[in-house]
Amino acid sequence: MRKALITGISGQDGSYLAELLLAKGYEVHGLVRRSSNTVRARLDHLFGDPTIYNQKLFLHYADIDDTTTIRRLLIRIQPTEVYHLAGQSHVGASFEIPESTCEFTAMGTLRLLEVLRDLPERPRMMQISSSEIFGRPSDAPQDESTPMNPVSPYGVAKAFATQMVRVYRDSFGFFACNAICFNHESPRRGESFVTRKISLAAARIKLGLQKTLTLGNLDAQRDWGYAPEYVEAFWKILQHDTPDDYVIATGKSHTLGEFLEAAFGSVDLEWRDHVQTDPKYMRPAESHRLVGNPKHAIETLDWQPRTKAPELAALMVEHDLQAIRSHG
Ligand code: G4F
Repeated sequence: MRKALITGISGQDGSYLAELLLAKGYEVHGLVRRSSNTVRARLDHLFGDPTIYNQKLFLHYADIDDTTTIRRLLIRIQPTEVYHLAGQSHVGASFEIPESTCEFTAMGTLRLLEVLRDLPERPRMMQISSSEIFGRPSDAPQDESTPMNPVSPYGVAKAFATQMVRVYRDSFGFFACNAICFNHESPRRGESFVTRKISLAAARIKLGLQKTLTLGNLDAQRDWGYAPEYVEAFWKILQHDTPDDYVIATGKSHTLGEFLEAAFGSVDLEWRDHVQTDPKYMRPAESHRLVGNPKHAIETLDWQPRTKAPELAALMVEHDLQAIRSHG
């Protein structure tokens, strides 16, 4: 029986990955924070299925800095694969809470690697890294060899974690990999990230529940992909013969204006009539343009990003429209 442990199972990626692994016949274990109140939202359909919850899917309470509990769980569960997705993932927030961001994202990864180091049967391990490690990159598109140059506390924490995974792979023979993910979105995206903020606003404005949307830096350009496709890459990374790092991206960058155009346009709205800016949403430093080169993942893992950003924007708005119509 293949067993997976997912840290951060209650997040967007964790919930999609749990579904994927269950469909592949895995026994899935997830770590959740005791204070997490989003646990049920994204996993509700799995909780509600008596053939899945506590049969094939198990949740365990453990904060990512609780090394003793994590060690105990790893010894008991003996997973064959560990997907490390947990951490403070909001770049803007990392300027307000840099210490805890580094504690969870940087040190949390190191602590997990240290626990894995002592296990008699070491599982394969994947860490979700981020395009934020490139910060203001010297070249475009960015690939696995692009130098790290982070400009946010979050980016610095991810750079530490990414390099530490490489050190443990090279020095201790770990099967440990980084999925260097560019932005990936879905209807399960947290509401404070810009794409979901936009899709919710477009839906509410369409239904007459809201008039304006206030954003920060409209000049930003991001490589936005569809999260369920990115978790397919996570799985493929750990099935490959050798451990390595992979950029997971679509290879196409869009301005925030283009995303707004696609989202508002999908419900026949003109975004310029509704969007305003406020410096409070600007960051002290910003990656202005990020675009990934997923060639290594495409060629080595036979992985393909399929959903383009305009299509993604429209599907997120459609989901929010339906959800508001059904639940208010
Ligand atoms: O949606 P965002 O907050 O995503 P960001 O900062 O690119 O980071 C996300 O993607 C990374 C790469 O995969 C992850 F590592 C990270 O964990 C996270 O998932 O912001 C996107 C862009 C930024 O340039 C931001 O300044 O949108 C700009 N923006 C403009 N107005 C805004 C807003 N971002 C947010 N969150 N809220 C705004 O009102």
